[in-house]
Amino acid sequence: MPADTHCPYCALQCAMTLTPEPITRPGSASVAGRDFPTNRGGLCKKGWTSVELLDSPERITRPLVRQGDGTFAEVSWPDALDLVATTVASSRARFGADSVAVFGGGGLTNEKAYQLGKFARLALGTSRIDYNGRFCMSSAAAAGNRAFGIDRGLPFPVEDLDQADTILLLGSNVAATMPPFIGHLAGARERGGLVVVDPRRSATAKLTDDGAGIHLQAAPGSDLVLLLGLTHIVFAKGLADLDYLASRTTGADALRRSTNAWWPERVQARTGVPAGQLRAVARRLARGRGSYILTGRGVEQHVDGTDTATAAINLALVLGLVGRRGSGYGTMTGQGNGQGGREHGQKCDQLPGYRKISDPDAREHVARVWGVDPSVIPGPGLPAVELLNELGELGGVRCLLVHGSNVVVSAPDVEHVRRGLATLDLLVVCDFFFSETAALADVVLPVTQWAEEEGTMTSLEGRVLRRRRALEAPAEVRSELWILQELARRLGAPGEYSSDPAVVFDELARASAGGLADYSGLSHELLDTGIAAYWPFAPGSEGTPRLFLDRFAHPDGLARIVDVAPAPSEEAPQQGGVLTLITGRLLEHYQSGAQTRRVPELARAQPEARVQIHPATAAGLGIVDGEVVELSNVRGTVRCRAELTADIRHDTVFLPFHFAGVECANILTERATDPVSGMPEFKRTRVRLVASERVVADA
Ligand SMILES: Nc1nc2c(c(=O)[nH]1)N[C@H]1C(S)=C(S)[C@@H](COP(=O)(O)OP(=O)(O)OC[C@H]3O[C@@H](n4cnc5c(=O)[nH]c(N)nc54)[C@H](O)[C@@H]3O)O[C@H]1N2
Ligand SMILES: Nc1nc2c(c(=O)[nH]1)N[C@H]1C(S)=C(S)[C@@H](COP(=O)(O)OP(=O)(O)OC[C@H]3O[C@@H](n4cnc5c(=O)[nH]c(N)nc54)[C@H](O)[C@@H]3O)O[C@H]1N2
Ligand code: SF4
Ligand SMILES: [Mo]
Repeated sequence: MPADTHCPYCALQCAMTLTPEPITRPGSASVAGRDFPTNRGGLCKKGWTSVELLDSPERITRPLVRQGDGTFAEVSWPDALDLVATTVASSRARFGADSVAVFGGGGLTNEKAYQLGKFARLALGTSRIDYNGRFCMSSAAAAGNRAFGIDRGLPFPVEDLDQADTILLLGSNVAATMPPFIGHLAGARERGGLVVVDPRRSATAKLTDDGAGIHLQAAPGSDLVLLLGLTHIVFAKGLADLDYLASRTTGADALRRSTNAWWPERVQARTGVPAGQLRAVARRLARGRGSYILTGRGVEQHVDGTDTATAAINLALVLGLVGRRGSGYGTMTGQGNGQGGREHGQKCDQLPGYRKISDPDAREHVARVWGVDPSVIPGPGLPAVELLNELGELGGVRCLLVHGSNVVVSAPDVEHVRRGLATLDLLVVCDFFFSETAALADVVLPVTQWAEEEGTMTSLEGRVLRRRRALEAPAEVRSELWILQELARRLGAPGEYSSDPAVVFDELARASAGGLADYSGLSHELLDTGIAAYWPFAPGSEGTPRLFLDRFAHPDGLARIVDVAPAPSEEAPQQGGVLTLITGRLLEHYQSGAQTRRVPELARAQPEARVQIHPATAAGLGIVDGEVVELSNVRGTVRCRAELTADIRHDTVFLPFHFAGVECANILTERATDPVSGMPEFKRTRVRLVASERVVADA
């Protein structure tokens, strides 16, 4: 039977139909794009090839336990689960509940994310839970919460963008990261109104060619200044929407005063964007109401990412774009369930429904749903980078359970993470592949893939979607809900743990009732009708496709304009091969590459990491196209081939982070984080670049 579901990868959640191929390819399915507002039947290469992983020979199909000699042996489920439960219980008894930690992922269904948060708090009793969304959405989420009192990536349906006159897209390469989405940019492009800010002439920047818009090739990390500059022009030229500022916001006066200092020529000197272009973009954004401002990881994954996202929100508020039909601000959520994954309790400071774990009323409500006393629920834990820093530290984490992340490839400063993992008493990894992180584990538990499970995902628009089962999983593979249920039972945990996704969803809905991300009017049954379910969705309501039409989520209903300022400028010394490294994505690979490097077609298309360098910079360093180079800093060295391209600034190099071993970009990135969000600095790292032979010759 064909099953209607959604792609396993990114937050666009393109709709697809899977048809099992029992005779030609048992255990696999064929895939077809399905008409849906986000993708209109289209899929990208990753979506089309996603089924290749269902019957991949590399799939883990039995629980594995590391032996004394370092090899893995297949064991039965009871043996594997007993081992995990006894080691965890003894760690708790000897070193306290916070010696056991959980690391989750934005690819988990809502049901799994919810059950994982509950399991950590009740069955493990630990405060130490966080997830890879900290590396992804945390800055934009923090900025949204601060400004609007709520964090929903796009507070409007994607199709609203079709009518846009102008779209300012900062640090987002959607042409590579969400290809079907570019259909929604077509209207703005026809009207000459697509503005892309990126240090590279990315595939998305190229969409501005031929009069479709303009590419602002700003220096990495200079977006905050750029946005203050645009805001300055809006105020100075009388383009601000003063009625809107007075009736719907607070804080505009302080912003007007502070942006006085950011006149266009000064901004040009800091960003490299000509003052004339800045004026043209500000005027264009203020023209009529059809303007949208959207941000991606390029502006958010910085130590000042929250303030930069805030500056983008401020500009949108000053122009009066937010909470009005036909205009808006949004951030492009990344992972398949990046939105839902950040609503139901995987975050270290959060309970289901986007409630604060420190709020007594929230604790009371959730404790009632869980059938426990509120005092049983631990307090706030640590955000991801700090959590990983605690591995093996005195009084720190000794057992770690990983669900849906490949941290030794995707976390900043991976060599430090690897050293931390090596000190653990127990590392448990649930995955369907033997990822680089699974390879370091003591216990690896094989879980179901998307096509083999029921559940829900929440897309970048805050729309809750049904994931439907098309196939039976391999015999010895289990769902994560079942694994958590079994472990909870062995640990004598309070509360109920179902392995039925519909039952878990109903509980999640009750736990979220009255919270910001309220799912209480939803059920699998209702979602199966195909209803367009945008949260908040209270019982009897029709959901909320567009937020903020009447009010923002702060108690007074007003949006907060938070005055933000850039750090003092530090000029990068560009001599001697010292350059700014930015990291990001290729169309063909997903995240740490644990999945897509195992798809033959994708691996053939992008078999290895290549660092993009401007030809003039390369010439100065004597580097030729295709040559092996080394990028180094105090944390380590990456070795890969050079790809010469005039699409990047002279002072900047770009490396994708999808590869492991000596090609792993996160050998170089640092653990410094944004003070508000905990987001690490992924997109501005100082490196020294040399040709590889030269290193050998010097040595
Ligand atoms: N193919 C593919 N698609 C994906 C993913 C994937 O791994 N592969 N992952 C998904 C996920 S989880 C996410 S979060 C999204 C991410 O989607 P994007 O945000 O589009 O991805 P990135 O490539 O990380 O960064 C986007 C752009 O930011 C630019 N950039 C870097 N530094 C700066 C800067 O300082 N300022 C500005 N203005 N731009 C800068 C880079 O040159 C890059 O072109 O993609 C999702 N879709
Ligand atoms: N340098 C640099 N580093 C980055 C970024 C960057 O731009 N630059 N981007 C960051 C961002 S935005 C993100 S989102 C992270 C992502 O990086 P990771 O957190 O490493 O994400 P994935 O590679 O998707 O890893 C998911 C793992 O979980 C498995 N998996 C998938 N679904 C499930 C499931 O349902 N259950 C279980 N148990 N396992 C599952 C997959 O097989 C894979 O091994 O990387 C971050 N790291
Ligand atoms: S754009 Fe995202 S959701 Fe759509 S097919 Fe590609 S990876 Fe899947
Ligand atoms: Mo992400």
